[in-house]
Amino acid sequence: MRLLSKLALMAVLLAAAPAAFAQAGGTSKINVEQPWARATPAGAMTGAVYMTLANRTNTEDRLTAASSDVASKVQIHEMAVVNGIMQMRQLTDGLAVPAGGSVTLKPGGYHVMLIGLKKRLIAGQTFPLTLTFANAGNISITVPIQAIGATNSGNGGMGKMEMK
Ligand SMILES: [Cu+2]
Repeated sequence: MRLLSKLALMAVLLAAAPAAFAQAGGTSKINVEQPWARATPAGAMTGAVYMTLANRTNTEDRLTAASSDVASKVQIHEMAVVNGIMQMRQLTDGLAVPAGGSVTLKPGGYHVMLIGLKKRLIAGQTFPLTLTFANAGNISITVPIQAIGATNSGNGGMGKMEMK
């Protein structure tokens, strides 16, 4: 079901992409829209960051790495249901951002994984995150932290994930 909706979304993005984004102005090759992170409970060692990446160029780009002061390691992950169990894995080749299109990182799907949290993520606060793209280079953003229960997708909570 998730795969089907993902494919449907991709089809929509591919169909809409060239006309909708070809005229985009501005200086940034990648727009980082609505970044947010979920607040973490005391003692949690991991967290996740979500956002939409919009590619304003006619060339595919790729989110290849990320870093932040709040975590000792930051990885790009995806989640998927395997045999009825939500699992996640690192995207070692990065995450593609289609030419003139966008990709959304959200609970239950793609996310930027904070590993080895150096401080608790508290709702209402923010932290810096630097995203590295193959073409667009480094983009530094400020990530607002939302309440622990915050979600866009119902039951895709981090608590159900297993490391693959
Ligand atoms: Cu993850």
